[in-house]
Amino acid sequence: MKKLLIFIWLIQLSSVTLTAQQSQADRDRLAWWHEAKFGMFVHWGVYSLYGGVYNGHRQARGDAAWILNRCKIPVAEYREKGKEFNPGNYDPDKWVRMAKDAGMKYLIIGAKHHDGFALFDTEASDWDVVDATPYGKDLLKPLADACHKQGIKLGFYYSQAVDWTNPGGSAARRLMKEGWPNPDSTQIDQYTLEHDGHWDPVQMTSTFDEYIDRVAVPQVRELLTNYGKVSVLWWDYDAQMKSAKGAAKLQELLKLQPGIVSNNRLHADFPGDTKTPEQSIPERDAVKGQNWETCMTMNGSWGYKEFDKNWKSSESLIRNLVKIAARGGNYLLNIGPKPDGTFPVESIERLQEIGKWMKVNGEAIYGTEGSPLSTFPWGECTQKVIKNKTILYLSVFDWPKNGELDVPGLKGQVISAKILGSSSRLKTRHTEGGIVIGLPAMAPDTVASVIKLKISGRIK
Ligand code: FHN
Repeated sequence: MKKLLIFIWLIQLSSVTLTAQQSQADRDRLAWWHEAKFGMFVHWGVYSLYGGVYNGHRQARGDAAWILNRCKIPVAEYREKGKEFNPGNYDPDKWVRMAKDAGMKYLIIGAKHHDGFALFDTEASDWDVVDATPYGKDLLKPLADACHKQGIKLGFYYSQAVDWTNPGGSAARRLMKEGWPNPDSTQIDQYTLEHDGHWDPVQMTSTFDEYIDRVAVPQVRELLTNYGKVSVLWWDYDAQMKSAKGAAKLQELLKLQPGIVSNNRLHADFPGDTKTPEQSIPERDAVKGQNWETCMTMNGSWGYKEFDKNWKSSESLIRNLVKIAARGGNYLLNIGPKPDGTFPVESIERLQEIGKWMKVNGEAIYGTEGSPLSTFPWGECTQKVIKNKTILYLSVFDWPKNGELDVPGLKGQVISAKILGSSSRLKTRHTEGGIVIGLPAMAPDTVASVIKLKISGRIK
Protein backbone atom coordinates (compact mmCIF):
# COMPACT_ATOMS: atom_id res chain seq x y z
CA MET A 1 0.00 0.00 0.00
CA LYS A 2 2.80 2.42 1.00
CA LYS A 3 4.68 1.57 -2.27
CA LEU A 4 1.47 2.26 -4.28
CA LEU A 5 1.03 5.69 -2.62
CA ILE A 6 4.68 6.57 -3.32
CA PHE A 7 4.21 5.41 -6.95
CA ILE A 8 1.05 7.56 -7.36
CA TRP A 9 2.83 10.52 -5.75
CA LEU A 10 5.76 10.09 -8.16
CA ILE A 11 3.34 10.01 -11.14
CA GLN A 12 1.66 13.21 -9.98
CA LEU A 13 5.02 14.86 -9.35
CA SER A 14 6.27 14.04 -12.85
CA SER A 15 3.10 15.34 -14.48
CA VAL A 16 3.32 18.57 -12.46
CA THR A 17 6.98 18.88 -13.42
CA LEU A 18 6.13 18.07 -17.03
CA THR A 19 3.33 20.69 -17.10
CA ALA A 20 5.66 23.24 -15.51
CA GLN A 21 8.40 22.43 -18.04
CA GLN A 22 5.85 22.54 -20.88
CA SER A 23 4.37 25.83 -19.69
CA GLN A 24 7.90 27.20 -19.36
CA ALA A 25 8.60 26.02 -22.91
CA ASP A 26 5.37 27.68 -24.07
CA ARG A 27 6.31 30.87 -22.26
CA ASP A 28 9.72 30.84 -23.97
CA ARG A 29 8.09 30.18 -27.34
CA LEU A 30 5.67 33.09 -26.91
CA ALA A 31 8.17 35.46 -25.32
CA TRP A 32 8.81 37.36 -28.58
CA TRP A 33 5.04 37.62 -29.15
CA HIS A 34 4.42 39.12 -25.72
CA GLU A 35 7.33 41.52 -26.24
CA ALA A 36 6.06 42.53 -29.69
CA LYS A 37 2.47 43.53 -28.80
CA PHE A 38 1.70 45.12 -32.17
CA GLY A 39 1.35 43.57 -35.63
CA MET A 40 0.05 44.22 -39.16
CA PHE A 41 -2.73 42.08 -40.64
CA VAL A 42 -3.06 42.07 -44.46
CA HIS A 43 -6.15 41.05 -46.44
CA TRP A 44 -5.40 41.15 -50.19
CA GLY A 45 -6.31 39.17 -53.25
CA VAL A 46 -8.64 38.89 -56.23
CA TYR A 47 -11.49 40.26 -54.09
CA SER A 48 -9.55 43.57 -53.91
CA LEU A 49 -10.24 44.07 -57.63
CA TYR A 50 -13.97 44.44 -56.88
CA GLY A 51 -13.40 46.92 -54.03
CA GLY A 52 -16.80 45.87 -52.64
CA VAL A 53 -18.67 46.60 -55.91
CA TYR A 54 -20.24 43.89 -58.14
CA ASN A 55 -21.69 44.87 -61.51
CA GLY A 56 -22.22 48.41 -60.26
CA HIS A 57 -23.86 47.20 -57.04
CA ARG A 58 -22.21 48.09 -53.77
CA GLN A 59 -22.03 44.96 -51.58
CA ALA A 60 -24.91 45.45 -49.17
CA ARG A 61 -23.18 44.11 -46.10
CA GLY A 62 -19.89 43.12 -44.53
CA ASP A 63 -16.31 42.59 -45.43
CA ALA A 64 -15.34 43.18 -49.08
CA ALA A 65 -13.28 39.95 -48.95
CA TRP A 66 -16.67 38.18 -48.93
CA ILE A 67 -17.91 39.55 -52.29
CA LEU A 68 -17.78 36.13 -53.99
CA ASN A 69 -20.14 34.67 -51.38
CA ARG A 70 -22.33 37.64 -50.55
CA CYS A 71 -22.90 38.52 -54.24
CA LYS A 72 -23.16 34.82 -55.19
CA ILE A 73 -20.76 35.28 -58.06
CA PRO A 74 -20.46 32.14 -60.23
CA VAL A 75 -17.08 30.55 -59.50
CA ALA A 76 -16.06 30.51 -63.18
CA GLU A 77 -16.76 34.26 -63.42
CA TYR A 78 -14.70 34.95 -60.31
CA ARG A 79 -11.83 32.86 -61.67
CA GLU A 80 -12.05 34.88 -64.86
CA LYS A 81 -11.64 38.04 -62.75
CA GLY A 82 -8.29 36.64 -61.66
CA LYS A 83 -7.02 37.46 -65.14
CA GLU A 84 -7.16 41.16 -64.13
CA PHE A 85 -5.03 40.66 -60.99
CA ASN A 86 -1.70 42.29 -61.85
CA PRO A 87 -0.35 44.36 -58.91
CA GLY A 88 2.34 46.33 -60.70
CA ASN A 89 2.93 48.63 -57.73
CA TYR A 90 3.44 45.82 -55.25
CA ASP A 91 6.53 46.71 -53.18
CA PRO A 92 6.95 44.27 -50.27
CA ASP A 93 10.03 46.07 -48.92
CA LYS A 94 7.94 49.24 -48.68
CA TRP A 95 5.07 47.34 -46.99
CA VAL A 96 7.40 45.98 -44.35
CA ARG A 97 9.07 49.36 -43.95
CA MET A 98 5.68 50.99 -43.32
CA ALA A 99 4.81 48.34 -40.74
CA LYS A 100 8.16 48.77 -39.02
CA ASP A 101 7.95 52.58 -39.00
CA ALA A 102 4.51 52.29 -37.40
CA GLY A 103 6.09 50.33 -34.56
CA MET A 104 4.74 46.94 -35.64
CA LYS A 105 6.92 43.90 -34.90
CA TYR A 106 5.15 41.22 -36.92
CA LEU A 107 3.17 40.96 -40.17
CA ILE A 108 0.49 38.37 -40.89
CA ILE A 109 -0.72 38.16 -44.48
CA GLY A 110 -3.72 36.24 -45.81
CA ALA A 111 -1.93 33.54 -47.85
CA LYS A 112 -5.31 32.09 -48.83
CA HIS A 113 -8.62 33.60 -47.77
CA HIS A 114 -12.14 32.17 -48.14
CA ASP A 115 -12.14 32.84 -51.93
CA GLY A 116 -9.54 30.06 -52.21
CA PHE A 117 -7.08 32.23 -54.16
CA ALA A 118 -3.49 31.46 -53.14
CA LEU A 119 -1.09 34.42 -53.10
CA PHE A 120 1.72 31.89 -53.43
CA ASP A 121 2.90 29.27 -55.89
CA THR A 122 1.11 26.05 -54.96
CA GLU A 123 1.11 22.56 -56.53
CA ALA A 124 -2.22 21.81 -54.84
CA SER A 125 -4.39 24.11 -57.00
CA ASP A 126 -4.23 26.10 -60.24
CA TRP A 127 -6.22 28.88 -58.53
CA ASP A 128 -3.11 30.77 -57.49
CA VAL A 129 -1.25 33.93 -58.43
CA VAL A 130 1.25 32.01 -60.59
CA ASP A 131 -1.22 29.98 -62.71
CA ALA A 132 -4.35 32.16 -62.71
CA THR A 133 -3.11 35.76 -63.09
CA PRO A 134 -1.03 37.81 -65.52
CA TYR A 135 1.23 38.74 -62.59
CA GLY A 136 2.41 35.12 -62.57
CA LYS A 137 4.85 35.39 -59.65
CA ASP A 138 4.70 34.22 -56.04
CA LEU A 139 3.75 37.25 -53.91
CA LEU A 140 4.78 35.75 -50.56
CA LYS A 141 8.40 34.92 -51.38
CA PRO A 142 9.59 38.56 -51.66
CA LEU A 143 7.44 39.55 -48.68
CA ALA A 144 9.00 36.80 -46.57
CA ASP A 145 12.45 37.96 -47.66
CA ALA A 146 11.59 41.57 -46.79
CA CYS A 147 10.34 40.57 -43.34
CA HIS A 148 13.40 38.46 -42.60
CA LYS A 149 15.72 41.21 -43.91
CA GLN A 150 14.06 43.95 -41.85
CA GLY A 151 13.68 41.84 -38.69
CA ILE A 152 9.88 41.72 -38.78
CA LYS A 153 8.32 38.38 -37.75
CA LEU A 154 6.39 36.75 -40.58
CA GLY A 155 3.01 35.09 -40.16
CA PHE A 156 0.49 33.48 -42.52
CA TYR A 157 -3.29 33.64 -42.24
CA TYR A 158 -4.86 30.54 -43.83
CA SER A 159 -8.58 29.87 -44.35
CA GLN A 160 -8.36 26.13 -43.69
CA ALA A 161 -12.11 25.33 -43.73
CA VAL A 162 -13.96 27.92 -45.81
CA ASP A 163 -13.03 27.79 -49.49
CA TRP A 164 -15.47 28.94 -52.18
CA THR A 165 -13.48 27.87 -55.26
CA ASN A 166 -11.51 24.71 -54.46
CA PRO A 167 -14.24 22.02 -54.51
CA GLY A 168 -15.26 20.60 -51.14
CA GLY A 169 -14.45 23.71 -49.09
CA SER A 170 -17.04 24.94 -46.61
CA ALA A 171 -19.29 27.82 -47.66
CA ALA A 172 -20.77 29.61 -44.59
CA ARG A 173 -24.25 30.47 -45.86
CA ARG A 174 -25.25 34.10 -46.33
CA LEU A 175 -28.52 35.46 -47.72
CA MET A 176 -28.59 37.01 -51.19
CA LYS A 177 -29.83 40.32 -49.78
CA GLU A 178 -26.44 40.78 -48.10
CA GLY A 179 -24.99 41.11 -51.57
CA TRP A 180 -27.12 42.91 -54.17
CA PRO A 181 -30.82 43.04 -55.10
CA ASN A 182 -30.66 39.92 -57.30
CA PRO A 183 -34.08 39.24 -58.94
CA ASP A 184 -33.50 35.50 -58.32
CA SER A 185 -32.85 35.97 -54.59
CA THR A 186 -35.61 33.61 -53.45
CA GLN A 187 -34.39 30.69 -55.60
CA ILE A 188 -30.78 31.36 -54.70
CA ASP A 189 -31.53 31.44 -50.97
CA GLN A 190 -33.48 28.20 -51.37
CA TYR A 191 -30.55 26.65 -53.22
CA THR A 192 -27.98 27.68 -50.60
CA LEU A 193 -30.30 26.38 -47.89
CA GLU A 194 -30.40 22.98 -49.57
CA HIS A 195 -26.66 22.93 -50.38
CA ASP A 196 -25.03 23.86 -47.09
CA GLY A 197 -24.49 27.46 -48.17
CA HIS A 198 -23.02 26.69 -51.58
CA TRP A 199 -24.42 28.58 -54.56
CA ASP A 200 -22.52 26.93 -57.45
CA PRO A 201 -22.54 23.17 -58.26
CA VAL A 202 -18.79 23.19 -59.00
CA GLN A 203 -18.22 23.88 -55.30
CA MET A 204 -19.61 20.48 -54.38
CA THR A 205 -17.72 18.15 -56.73
CA SER A 206 -15.50 16.99 -53.88
CA THR A 207 -16.07 16.19 -50.20
CA PHE A 208 -14.73 18.32 -47.37
CA ASP A 209 -12.21 15.62 -46.42
CA GLU A 210 -11.00 15.43 -50.02
CA TYR A 211 -10.58 19.23 -50.01
CA ILE A 212 -8.57 19.02 -46.78
CA ASP A 213 -6.32 16.23 -48.13
CA ARG A 214 -5.90 17.64 -51.66
CA VAL A 215 -5.69 21.39 -50.96
CA ALA A 216 -5.46 22.52 -47.32
CA VAL A 217 -2.86 20.04 -46.04
CA PRO A 218 -0.46 20.34 -49.02
CA GLN A 219 -0.80 24.15 -49.08
CA VAL A 220 -0.09 24.56 -45.36
CA ARG A 221 2.90 22.26 -45.80
CA GLU A 222 4.14 24.51 -48.64
CA LEU A 223 3.66 27.65 -46.52
CA LEU A 224 5.57 26.14 -43.60
CA THR A 225 8.36 24.80 -45.84
CA ASN A 226 9.05 27.22 -48.71
CA TYR A 227 9.26 30.67 -47.03
CA GLY A 228 11.96 30.33 -44.40
CA LYS A 229 11.05 31.06 -40.79
CA VAL A 230 7.34 31.46 -40.19
CA SER A 231 6.53 32.76 -36.71
CA VAL A 232 2.71 32.68 -36.70
CA LEU A 233 0.02 30.52 -38.27
CA TRP A 234 -3.33 32.33 -38.10
CA TRP A 235 -6.19 29.88 -38.83
CA ASP A 236 -9.69 31.16 -39.40
CA TYR A 237 -13.32 30.07 -39.06
CA ASP A 238 -13.07 27.03 -36.80
CA ALA A 239 -16.88 26.87 -36.81
CA GLN A 240 -16.74 25.68 -40.41
CA MET A 241 -14.01 23.08 -39.73
CA LYS A 242 -16.16 20.01 -40.18
CA SER A 243 -13.52 17.37 -39.46
CA ALA A 244 -11.48 16.89 -36.28
CA LYS A 245 -9.33 14.38 -38.21
CA GLY A 246 -8.61 17.05 -40.82
CA ALA A 247 -7.77 19.51 -38.07
CA ALA A 248 -5.35 17.02 -36.53
CA LYS A 249 -3.53 16.69 -39.87
CA LEU A 250 -3.18 20.48 -40.10
CA GLN A 251 -2.10 20.82 -36.45
CA GLU A 252 0.60 18.20 -37.09
CA LEU A 253 2.12 20.37 -39.81
CA LEU A 254 3.01 23.04 -37.25
CA LYS A 255 5.93 20.83 -36.29
CA LEU A 256 7.57 21.98 -39.52
CA GLN A 257 8.15 25.31 -37.79
CA PRO A 258 9.29 24.65 -34.19
CA GLY A 259 8.51 27.71 -32.07
CA ILE A 260 5.59 28.82 -34.28
CA VAL A 261 2.67 30.52 -32.52
CA SER A 262 -0.84 29.51 -33.63
CA ASN A 263 -4.27 30.87 -32.74
CA ASN A 264 -7.51 29.31 -31.48
CA ARG A 265 -9.33 29.20 -34.85
CA LEU A 266 -8.32 25.77 -36.20
CA HIS A 267 -10.95 23.59 -34.53
CA ALA A 268 -12.60 23.26 -31.12
CA ASP A 269 -10.26 20.35 -30.29
CA PHE A 270 -7.16 22.49 -30.90
CA PRO A 271 -7.11 25.60 -28.67
CA GLY A 272 -3.80 26.84 -30.06
CA ASP A 273 -1.80 29.47 -28.17
CA THR A 274 -3.75 32.69 -28.57
CA LYS A 275 -7.32 33.86 -28.20
CA THR A 276 -8.53 36.15 -30.99
CA PRO A 277 -11.23 38.69 -30.11
CA GLU A 278 -12.31 40.43 -33.31
CA GLN A 279 -13.12 44.11 -33.74
CA SER A 280 -13.42 44.53 -29.97
CA ILE A 281 -11.28 45.01 -26.84
CA PRO A 282 -12.27 42.55 -24.10
CA GLU A 283 -12.74 43.56 -20.48
CA ARG A 284 -9.73 42.99 -18.22
CA ASP A 285 -11.17 40.16 -16.20
CA ALA A 286 -12.36 38.29 -19.29
CA VAL A 287 -8.77 37.78 -20.47
CA LYS A 288 -6.71 37.84 -17.29
CA GLY A 289 -3.62 35.58 -17.56
CA GLN A 290 -4.45 34.58 -21.15
CA ASN A 291 -2.56 35.03 -24.44
CA TRP A 292 -4.88 37.15 -26.54
CA GLU A 293 -4.78 39.42 -29.57
CA THR A 294 -7.46 41.77 -30.82
CA CYS A 295 -7.65 41.93 -34.62
CA MET A 296 -9.26 45.04 -36.02
CA THR A 297 -9.92 46.90 -39.27
CA MET A 298 -9.01 50.56 -39.78
CA ASN A 299 -12.36 51.13 -41.53
CA GLY A 300 -15.25 48.60 -41.67
CA SER A 301 -13.72 46.06 -44.03
CA TRP A 302 -10.80 43.60 -44.00
CA GLY A 303 -10.52 43.58 -47.79
CA TYR A 304 -10.19 46.80 -49.82
CA LYS A 305 -13.61 48.48 -50.07
CA GLU A 306 -13.36 51.62 -52.17
CA PHE A 307 -16.49 53.29 -50.79
CA ASP A 308 -15.93 52.50 -47.11
CA LYS A 309 -14.69 55.81 -45.72
CA ASN A 310 -15.59 54.91 -42.14
CA TRP A 311 -11.95 55.28 -41.04
CA LYS A 312 -11.12 55.18 -37.34
CA SER A 313 -9.05 58.17 -36.25
CA SER A 314 -5.35 57.62 -35.53
CA GLU A 315 -6.17 58.88 -32.00
CA SER A 316 -8.62 56.02 -31.45
CA LEU A 317 -6.21 53.50 -32.97
CA ILE A 318 -3.38 54.64 -30.68
CA ARG A 319 -5.66 54.59 -27.65
CA ASN A 320 -6.84 51.09 -28.64
CA LEU A 321 -3.23 49.92 -28.67
CA VAL A 322 -2.72 51.38 -25.17
CA LYS A 323 -6.00 49.92 -23.84
CA ILE A 324 -5.11 46.49 -25.22
CA ALA A 325 -1.59 46.58 -23.71
CA ALA A 326 -3.10 47.72 -20.40
CA ARG A 327 -5.15 44.51 -20.44
CA GLY A 328 -2.13 42.38 -21.35
CA GLY A 329 -3.01 41.76 -25.01
CA ASN A 330 -1.66 42.21 -28.54
CA TYR A 331 -3.07 44.38 -31.33
CA LEU A 332 -3.26 43.09 -34.90
CA LEU A 333 -4.24 46.05 -37.06
CA ASN A 334 -5.43 45.40 -40.60
CA ILE A 335 -4.54 46.81 -43.99
CA GLY A 336 -6.63 46.10 -47.11
CA PRO A 337 -4.30 46.95 -50.00
CA LYS A 338 -5.68 48.12 -53.32
CA PRO A 339 -5.50 45.78 -56.34
CA ASP A 340 -2.35 47.50 -57.66
CA GLY A 341 -0.51 46.62 -54.46
CA THR A 342 -0.49 50.04 -52.79
CA PHE A 343 -2.02 50.85 -49.40
CA PRO A 344 -5.01 53.22 -49.23
CA VAL A 345 -3.69 56.71 -48.36
CA GLU A 346 -5.91 56.77 -45.25
CA SER A 347 -4.12 53.65 -43.97
CA ILE A 348 -0.68 55.11 -44.70
CA GLU A 349 -1.53 58.31 -42.82
CA ARG A 350 -2.70 56.34 -39.78
CA LEU A 351 0.40 54.11 -39.80
CA GLN A 352 2.56 57.24 -39.85
CA GLU A 353 0.63 58.87 -36.99
CA ILE A 354 0.88 55.71 -34.88
CA GLY A 355 4.59 55.49 -35.72
CA LYS A 356 5.21 59.03 -34.51
CA TRP A 357 3.56 58.21 -31.18
CA MET A 358 5.41 54.90 -30.84
CA LYS A 359 8.78 56.58 -31.45
CA VAL A 360 8.30 58.56 -28.22
CA ASN A 361 6.16 56.15 -26.21
CA GLY A 362 6.94 52.65 -27.50
CA GLU A 363 8.50 51.59 -24.18
CA ALA A 364 5.07 51.96 -22.59
CA ILE A 365 3.89 49.17 -24.92
CA TYR A 366 6.69 46.73 -25.84
CA GLY A 367 7.37 43.99 -23.31
CA THR A 368 4.91 45.39 -20.79
CA GLU A 369 2.34 43.58 -18.73
CA GLY A 370 -1.21 44.61 -18.05
CA SER A 371 -1.99 47.16 -15.34
CA PRO A 372 -1.77 45.91 -11.74
CA LEU A 373 -4.23 48.64 -10.77
CA SER A 374 -7.84 49.25 -11.74
CA THR A 375 -8.89 51.54 -14.58
CA PHE A 376 -8.51 55.30 -14.29
CA PRO A 377 -10.82 58.05 -15.45
CA TRP A 378 -7.91 59.77 -17.20
CA GLY A 379 -6.46 56.81 -19.15
CA GLU A 380 -4.64 53.50 -18.87
CA CYS A 381 -1.59 51.90 -17.22
CA THR A 382 0.96 49.26 -18.22
CA GLN A 383 3.82 47.93 -16.13
CA LYS A 384 7.29 46.45 -16.31
CA VAL A 385 8.80 44.69 -13.34
CA ILE A 386 12.59 44.89 -13.33
CA LYS A 387 14.28 43.14 -10.39
CA ASN A 388 12.82 44.80 -7.28
CA LYS A 389 11.43 47.85 -9.04
CA THR A 390 8.19 48.40 -10.90
CA ILE A 391 7.88 50.86 -13.75
CA LEU A 392 4.35 52.06 -14.35
CA TYR A 393 3.52 53.72 -17.65
CA LEU A 394 0.53 55.97 -17.08
CA SER A 395 -0.99 56.86 -20.47
CA VAL A 396 -3.07 59.99 -19.93
CA PHE A 397 -5.84 60.53 -22.46
CA ASP A 398 -7.64 63.27 -20.49
CA TRP A 399 -5.09 65.70 -19.05
CA PRO A 400 -6.17 66.92 -15.58
CA LYS A 401 -7.17 70.60 -15.63
CA ASN A 402 -5.86 71.11 -12.06
CA GLY A 403 -2.36 69.96 -13.08
CA GLU A 404 -2.50 67.04 -10.67
CA LEU A 405 -2.80 63.40 -11.70
CA ASP A 406 -4.49 61.26 -9.10
CA VAL A 407 -3.37 57.61 -8.94
CA PRO A 408 -5.64 56.00 -6.36
CA GLY A 409 -4.67 52.62 -4.93
CA LEU A 410 -0.97 53.08 -5.55
CA LYS A 411 1.26 52.52 -2.54
CA GLY A 412 5.03 52.19 -2.39
CA GLN A 413 8.02 54.47 -2.47
CA VAL A 414 8.36 56.61 -5.60
CA ILE A 415 11.86 56.55 -7.10
CA SER A 416 11.20 58.91 -10.01
CA ALA A 417 8.49 60.31 -12.27
CA LYS A 418 8.86 61.87 -15.72
CA ILE A 419 7.01 62.28 -19.00
CA LEU A 420 8.31 60.10 -21.85
CA GLY A 421 9.98 62.26 -24.44
CA SER A 422 10.97 64.93 -21.89
CA SER A 423 13.77 64.92 -19.32
CA SER A 424 12.16 67.08 -16.63
CA ARG A 425 11.30 65.24 -13.40
CA LEU A 426 7.79 65.44 -11.97
CA LYS A 427 6.95 66.02 -8.28
CA THR A 428 4.89 63.37 -6.47
CA ARG A 429 3.24 63.12 -3.04
CA HIS A 430 1.44 60.40 -1.15
CA THR A 431 -2.19 60.85 -0.17
CA GLU A 432 -4.58 58.82 1.94
CA GLY A 433 -5.65 56.73 -1.02
CA GLY A 434 -2.63 56.75 -3.27
CA ILE A 435 -0.20 59.06 -5.06
CA VAL A 436 -0.61 62.43 -6.78
CA ILE A 437 1.72 63.53 -9.56
CA GLY A 438 2.22 67.21 -10.36
CA LEU A 439 1.91 67.88 -14.11
CA PRO A 440 2.60 70.80 -16.43
CA ALA A 441 -0.51 72.75 -17.48
CA MET A 442 -0.53 71.49 -21.11
CA ALA A 443 -0.52 67.87 -22.23
CA PRO A 444 2.62 67.17 -24.35
CA ASP A 445 0.48 64.84 -26.51
CA THR A 446 -3.33 65.22 -26.56
CA VAL A 447 -3.76 61.68 -27.87
CA ALA A 448 -1.89 60.09 -24.96
CA SER A 449 0.92 61.50 -22.83
CA VAL A 450 2.85 58.85 -20.92
CA ILE A 451 4.22 59.31 -17.42
CA LYS A 452 6.98 56.89 -16.47
CA LEU A 453 6.68 56.27 -12.73
CA LYS A 454 9.35 54.18 -11.02
CA ILE A 455 8.27 52.57 -7.78
CA SER A 456 10.37 50.38 -5.50
CA GLY A 457 9.09 46.83 -5.06
CA ARG A 458 6.13 45.06 -6.69
CA ILE A 459 2.64 46.54 -6.99
CA LYS A 460 0.10 44.29 -5.29
O1 FHN B 1 -14.52 35.94 -42.44
C1 FHN B 1 -13.30 36.35 -41.96
C2 FHN B 1 -13.04 37.78 -42.33
O2 FHN B 1 -13.08 37.92 -43.71
C3 FHN B 1 -11.69 38.19 -41.80
O3 FHN B 1 -10.69 37.38 -42.36
C4 FHN B 1 -11.68 38.00 -40.29
C5 FHN B 1 -10.32 38.36 -39.69
O4 FHN B 1 -10.23 37.91 -38.39
N1 FHN B 1 -11.98 36.61 -39.95
C6 FHN B 1 -13.25 36.11 -40.46
C7 FHN B 1 -14.41 36.65 -39.71
O5 FHN B 1 -14.28 36.27 -38.37
